Amino acid sequence: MSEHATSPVGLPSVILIGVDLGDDHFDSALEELGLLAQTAGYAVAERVTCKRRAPDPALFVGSGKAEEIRLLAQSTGANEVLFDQSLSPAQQRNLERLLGMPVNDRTLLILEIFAQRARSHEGKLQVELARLQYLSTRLVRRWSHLERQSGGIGMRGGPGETQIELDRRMIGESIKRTKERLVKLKKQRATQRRRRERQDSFTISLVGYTNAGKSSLFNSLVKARAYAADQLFATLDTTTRQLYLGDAGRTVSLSDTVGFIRDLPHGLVAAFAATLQEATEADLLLHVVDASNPACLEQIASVLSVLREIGADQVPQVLIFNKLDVMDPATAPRALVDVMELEGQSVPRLFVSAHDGTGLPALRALLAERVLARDAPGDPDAPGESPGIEDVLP
Ligand SMILES: Nc1nc2c(ncn2[C@@H]2O[C@H](COP(=O)(O)OP(=O)(O)OP(=O)(O)O)[C@@H](O)[C@H]2O)c(=O)[nH]1
Ligand SMILES: [Mg+2]
Repeated sequence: MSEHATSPVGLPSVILIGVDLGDDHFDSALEELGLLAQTAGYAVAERVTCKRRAPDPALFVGSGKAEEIRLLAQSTGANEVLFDQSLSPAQQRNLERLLGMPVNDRTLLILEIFAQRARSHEGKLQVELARLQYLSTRLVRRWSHLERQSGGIGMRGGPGETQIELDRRMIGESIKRTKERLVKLKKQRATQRRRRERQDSFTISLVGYTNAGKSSLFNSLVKARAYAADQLFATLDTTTRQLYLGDAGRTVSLSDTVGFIRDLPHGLVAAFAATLQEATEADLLLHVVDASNPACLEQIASVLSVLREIGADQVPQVLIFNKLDVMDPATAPRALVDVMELEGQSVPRLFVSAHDGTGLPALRALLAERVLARDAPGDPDAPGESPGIEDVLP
């Protein structure tokens, strides 16, 4: 592909494309895609949106629009085009041919960010697995790193094996190897978890949409320094710390986890199942929401759907509406603690600010109450259900 020319600030520059197909979550400002692009290290040269009743089978957009994009890419000196929607392998290939530059979609961008971000051995393996699975569905121009990895020699099949079959086989073998290594790590994790269970710990996981403020909240609760940043997917590895709850007279373990995003690539959810296992087996989920984001209700729905996918939807949940300090005054809550109807269930909700600490005492009180309820065997009102949250009203 073409050399990466660079934008004035030295970053490769991209044109973002969004096609309004009439579904409810079309983002006309392409805001999230822009944030994803920035997080991945691109400068956004231009945003283009258009409306269609259905995607064009060959190019996703119409041929007139594609030509417009080509001219725009020329005039802005862009190096790459990113689509907000998923492209089929054929659409991607046709567009690349027509535009003469790499064309990618949101899924690949998310995979790219995960690949850049993964730090732990397990995180890297999980991303690698998700990438391989993505690659195996769209053969096969991006296989060079696999060839390097396997050394090439000895990999050749019998005569007549085509390049594509060879690629497919290499990817298949890499997937198998990666899976085996992950299984080993999963066993180690299970051992660690059993050790914790023996110690009768109460475990709490912070979950939520990416950038909601999970790490910031984690830091203010346990006075740790997990990486928090105005980027998507700042956190990829689960971090666990002990949190002392004075009111309960004991410690609990609190985990900060990877953020969710709408239409999280399926392979990634599967690949991160081991990391997200913490959430599945937690005693309580703190579902952190960026209450200042106008799209926060949709984000909640996306998180609930991922929780269902990883089998964590039965774990008791508390909604933590964060960023109270920057909430639009017009939508400011009347009480800091209330109950929200969520898919037919009443879920306790607390408004907090991880930045200025508002609402954190109420949150600690609620956590202590939950722990005590679980620790009190034979109490007819305990545990789990909804221990009266009136008790923690400020
Ligand atoms: N104003 C305000 N900003 C906040 C608050 N909490 C977090 N932020 C900001 O929101 C951004 C995201 O915070 P993080 O704690 O990294 O969010 P996260 O949910 O861990 O994000 P990922 O790890 O990327 O999924 C950062 O720029 C924080 O400074 C808050 O209470 N008020
Ligand atoms: Mg984080």
